[in-house]
Amino acid sequence: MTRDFDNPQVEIAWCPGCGNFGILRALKETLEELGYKPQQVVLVSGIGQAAKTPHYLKANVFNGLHGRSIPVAFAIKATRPELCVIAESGDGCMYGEGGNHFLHAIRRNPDITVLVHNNQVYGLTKGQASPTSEEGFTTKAQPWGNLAHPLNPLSLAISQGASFVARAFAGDIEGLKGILKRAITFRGFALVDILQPCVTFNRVNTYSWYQERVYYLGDDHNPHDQIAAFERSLEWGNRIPLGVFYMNPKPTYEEKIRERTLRQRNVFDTEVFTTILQKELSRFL
Ligand SMILES: Cc1ncc(C[n+]2csc(CCOP(=O)(O)OP(=O)(O)O)c2C)c(N)n1
Ligand code: SF4
Ligand SMILES: [Mg+2]
Repeated sequence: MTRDFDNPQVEIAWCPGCGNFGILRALKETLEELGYKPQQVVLVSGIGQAAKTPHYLKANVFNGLHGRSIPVAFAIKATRPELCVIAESGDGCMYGEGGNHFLHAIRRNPDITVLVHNNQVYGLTKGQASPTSEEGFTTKAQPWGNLAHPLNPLSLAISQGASFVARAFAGDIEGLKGILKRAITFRGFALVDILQPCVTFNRVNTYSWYQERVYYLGDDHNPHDQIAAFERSLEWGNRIPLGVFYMNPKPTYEEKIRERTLRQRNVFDTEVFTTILQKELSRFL
């Protein structure tokens, strides 16, 4: 069956078995099932294996600098609010080189979806520790083991009142699609951290490692409770929760821009303003 978002012209350069394949499929099917056409979607990425994803779909694409997908996505959404804008990249690109943009986008709340392929490693550059690598994580690039403590992106986003925070697993395509649908249709900054096995450079966090640990948050979890969401985000190790941890609907940055612009126009349009202006100008005549 021909799918709207398929892009058969580009050869996929990922290793066989890479978790990115599941994410690509889930994203294409999600966009199609949500009723989007390729011309209504913009995918913005940085540099890395995950950042190649937009090339493998048929949609509008902006592939820019490492770590800089969020500000570009934000600007596109601010000027073309009718488009579905998705920033998509790896854990290094979003949380490392792009960490500053990630933090400040949470504060500003643009209506964009941020998809992070979290393989807990720098895949493209052959296995250096990324911000989410476990302490002690060893590859050829750091045979002595990673010395840094891993960043918890969910806890960080929830603690800062991000408007939508979720975690998914690339090995469960239907579950991932369900979460992607909720994130893409949510109005505001929506983070989906996607656990993505890198079969070549991360021999610890494998498909089976995740499969043994992941489970979905149940109905007993209230995603509007920030403290409960934060507590669940700290769970990692033998049990790893998936699903929507936190939802905090609030005005988006674009809405605030439009509201302010309208208010300024109203002020300029009022008789009151004209009277004040004339009075002030008369002092110089
Ligand atoms: C400013 C800058 N720093 C470093 C690099 C080199 N570089 C390119 S991709 C990459 C790591 C990508 O890792 P991640 O974002 O986790 O994506 P993955 O390849 O794992 O999907 C690095 C360090 C670069 N291109 N630009
Ligand atoms: S190096 Fe890892 S992340 Fe990159 S394509 Fe291969 S398996 Fe996927
Ligand atoms: Mg990575």
